[in-house]
Amino acid sequence: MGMGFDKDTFKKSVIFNMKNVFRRTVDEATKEQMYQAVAYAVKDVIIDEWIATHKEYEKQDVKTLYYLSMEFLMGRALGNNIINIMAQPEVKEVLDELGFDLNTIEDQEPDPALGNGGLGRLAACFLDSLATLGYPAYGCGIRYRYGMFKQKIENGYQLEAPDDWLKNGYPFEIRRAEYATEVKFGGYVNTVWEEGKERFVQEGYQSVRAVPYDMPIVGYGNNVVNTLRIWDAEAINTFSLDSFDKGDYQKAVEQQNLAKTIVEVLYPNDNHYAGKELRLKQQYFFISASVQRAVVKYMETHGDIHGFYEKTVFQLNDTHPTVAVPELMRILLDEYRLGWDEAWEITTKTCAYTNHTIMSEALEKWPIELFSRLLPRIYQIVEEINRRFQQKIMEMYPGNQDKVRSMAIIYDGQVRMANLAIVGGFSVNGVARLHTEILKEQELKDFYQMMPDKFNNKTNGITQRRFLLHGNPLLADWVTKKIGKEWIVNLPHIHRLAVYADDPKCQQEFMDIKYQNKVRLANYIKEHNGIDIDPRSIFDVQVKRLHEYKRQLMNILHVMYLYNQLKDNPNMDMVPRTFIFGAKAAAGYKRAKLTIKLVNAVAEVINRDRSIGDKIKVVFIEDYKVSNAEIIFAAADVSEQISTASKEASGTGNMKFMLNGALTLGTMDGANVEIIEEVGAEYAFIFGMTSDEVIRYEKEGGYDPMEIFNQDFEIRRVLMQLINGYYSPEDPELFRDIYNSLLNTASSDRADTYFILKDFKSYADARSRIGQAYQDEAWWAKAAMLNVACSGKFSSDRTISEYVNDIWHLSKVKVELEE
Ligand code: NBG
Repeated sequence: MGMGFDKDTFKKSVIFNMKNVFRRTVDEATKEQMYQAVAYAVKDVIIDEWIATHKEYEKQDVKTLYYLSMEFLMGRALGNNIINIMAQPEVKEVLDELGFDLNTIEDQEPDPALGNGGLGRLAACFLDSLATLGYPAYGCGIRYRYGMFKQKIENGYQLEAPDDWLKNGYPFEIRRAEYATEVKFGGYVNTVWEEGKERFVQEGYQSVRAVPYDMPIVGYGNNVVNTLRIWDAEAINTFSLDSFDKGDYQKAVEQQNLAKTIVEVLYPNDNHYAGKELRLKQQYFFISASVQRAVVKYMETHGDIHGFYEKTVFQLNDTHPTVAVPELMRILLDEYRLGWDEAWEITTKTCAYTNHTIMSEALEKWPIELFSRLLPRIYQIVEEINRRFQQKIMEMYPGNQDKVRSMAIIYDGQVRMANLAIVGGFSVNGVARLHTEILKEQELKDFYQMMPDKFNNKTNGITQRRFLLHGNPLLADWVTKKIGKEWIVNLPHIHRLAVYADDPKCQQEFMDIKYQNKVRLANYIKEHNGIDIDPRSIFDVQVKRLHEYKRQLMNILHVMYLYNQLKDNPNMDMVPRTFIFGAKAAAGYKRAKLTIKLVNAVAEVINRDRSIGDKIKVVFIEDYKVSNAEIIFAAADVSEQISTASKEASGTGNMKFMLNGALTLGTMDGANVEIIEEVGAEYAFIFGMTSDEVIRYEKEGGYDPMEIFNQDFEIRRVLMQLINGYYSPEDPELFRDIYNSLLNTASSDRADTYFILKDFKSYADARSRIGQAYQDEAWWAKAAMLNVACSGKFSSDRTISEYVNDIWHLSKVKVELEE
């Protein structure tokens, strides 16, 4: 039990909240009201620790990390907070006494889904680890009015519904109007002379008021509470009568609209850049507010701005926050009146950049016209950064135009944000070993040669507190019973489980827990999809954003292939399998949405076919999100990590599956490489081309999917079923685009861009090995247990420690509560 927690006080607080907020007694309360009353009571407990933490930070004049990110995919807070204040048993008791079930109450909370996928969820795991390790940090982001859309499946198609997560208010947030600040857009730059020095001022602009909302990030059992600060936009001018007289009415309306639209919605693109002006507005909006606030906060306790970088570090989560570089320069130059070199030194010692992808369609490049119109002063600064940097390139590589072409920040009418992020900071990191090597040797080769010391790797991680302790309580309790609870804050400790991997009794216990978790998921699927699945079948799961490079298509094509085999040979010996998919597609990503339709169409046909004796079931789980992910990982036997090698920077779902005892079926891509290194190749199913092979084919050509199509009858049959109405009798042409993408050069640069047919046989072979292996129950139990035991490296606690040691250089803080 946490130091500040008292069960009776808590119970009174719940009852009081119920009365005070809803004018109800507990026995009249709805579940939703109970959730709110409990959440407020939990916040009350947290608040004291939150205040104490920040007092301690001030007292020690700590160095602070600002983790700047467009996305924080937090998932529900209530359950996690209760666990982290170590009050779960007591809260459960209180709720029992009041006649409510904790799980049901937790289910009332909307998932704050202010992120798309891995990048946003990584940010959330990092915040959990930072607080648990006791490092001073803020997450800085946007308080989107609508987060990631809710997915509905109708007639097999994805429909998007708005995620009105703030509808009933959010109990954990606090509006901090005292830290509101102004952010300016557009207009022009004027030069005035001041004390014999030029001064640049933005005029004729529109502006909005950025107002922060703070959410507590509770460390596990250590009284540390950090802050996620997300910015809302409000209009600066409220209507005033004299606006009419001055003709400013139009402007007032515009500012009102600007404020409303800026934070309206999260762009639902994962790994894809759309180039929308509003997106750049969002970026500058939250960056300007966060950077301004960081500077003001520093100056409150320090007389001189020159030491800023000693107490502050900005981590840029991908290129989305890169305007932090010129924004900090602007503040130092224009507001603190520093010279260029001084300002540049401070800036480049403050900023560090994480690259999360090599997918070229994700590269942010803003047209100069748009960028300079929206951010005129910032653009001037970027131009000057670019001018000086190009000069440096020419000094180092005289006459080498190739170097300028690849590294210039402004080139070909565009501002290249990755280049700006690399030049404007002291660190560039990739997110898994292989990914960082590809950055150094391929994508960012010229930068690496010019500035090798900036480059480093930080393999991603996940928090075991959400994805095992909270998401899989049965397994978590069992692990604790076997080896104690140290693993909760020190995941490598979980390796002590390895000694039980050969013990038949432990194998049995372990598989029983997996079975119960499969029943829990089967119930969820029954309730949400109306499909019956057999918990004794192999649960083969692919859950992640829908993207061609992740190859959900290869998965479903192979299901079609297996089904054909079963139809040919109904007595084929096969362990029953349930293929489970969960994925959102970006609203504008046509082929991804068609792939969802294909999965559902295949499910329709196969699930209805009695003749195959339930040997295959296909399930598409609607609205994949953090809260149902926790249930899904716990129940998985097989973890599908089948991206085209070199394309998945790291992956983090792969780690969550491993931690929950699923075996990886994967390519040698991203962090799969390191997962396999930890657990051993014999306890995973590896297939497919290596990243070197993929990269060679991409450079040199020489792959023709038509050859495979012509040679292999079974593959050909599957592909023909895409265009002969086998799965879409009402519209035989429905899947033509998918067929074309695999075979037809005219439809894309290269047919089968992601080598699905090339890897198909090897994938099919790996899947049949899984069938064999699953029949040996003892072996499977051992392999699953070893996956859990060897997952220690993949805690985000480890990742954060590496960031701290190599990049951030923060000090740990201890927080004691006064009784
Ligand atoms: C994603 C990668 C994943 C990686 C996460 C977190 C982007 C741009 N990148 O492989 O695709 O795990 O980032 O690093 O969303």
